[in-house]
Amino acid sequence: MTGTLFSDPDEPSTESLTDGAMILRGWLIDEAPALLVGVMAIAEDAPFRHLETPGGYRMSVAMTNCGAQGWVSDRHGYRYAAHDPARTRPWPAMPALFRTVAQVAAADAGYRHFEPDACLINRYAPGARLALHQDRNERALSQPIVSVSLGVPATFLFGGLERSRRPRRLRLNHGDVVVWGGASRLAYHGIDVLQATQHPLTGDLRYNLTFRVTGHS
Ligand code: MD3
Ligand code: FE
Repeated sequence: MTGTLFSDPDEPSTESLTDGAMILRGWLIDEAPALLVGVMAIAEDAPFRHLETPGGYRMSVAMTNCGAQGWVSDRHGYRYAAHDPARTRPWPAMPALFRTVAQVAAADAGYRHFEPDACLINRYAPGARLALHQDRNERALSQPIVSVSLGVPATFLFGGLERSRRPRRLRLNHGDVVVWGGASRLAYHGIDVLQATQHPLTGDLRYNLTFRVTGHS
């Protein structure tokens, strides 16, 4: 839709980013307050924590999960787990609203019957970043990942299928949804250092929800 006479940057729009990736800009502005209430409820049950990487570093991004499976990292590696290692209990259930927005977004991008069994919730404070990586712990790589951005804007780094490829930079704003499927599914990506800015709903924080079909349930 870019470049048309009638495109309005403040209106929700759908654009193809690259092979298999669709960005739905401003798509969830109306649902964002309810999504944030959901995030707070999940975090009360399964608190945000800074996981350790296999290399022994503490991640600057704080994470929690909801759904049947949760993404975790420790000295032994990255994996999905049905239990929160910090509590040895299952992860909080995925709220119906979360599942619905992920399914509607996936369908809008052409993926019908999207049934996520995991939702990783990332929380960025100023200074936090996510290094370039691939998401490949899921068994169902034919299924897309749906990402939802809430709160302060971030610069998304979008590389190619090889780590050496210099990434494109893309702004992700409050209410944006990206559906990553097809050839984009194994692309390297990350988030640049979060700048200290304010959002009326989240203060200086950014939240990102990623809905995944892990194939581990
Ligand atoms: C492209 N999260 O949780 S969301 C992650 O904003 C992650 O917190 C970032 O990368 C964040 O793994 C980026 C956008 C995203 C998520 C998954 C992808 C882009 C992707 C998987 C494949 C390709
Ligand atoms: Fe990722």
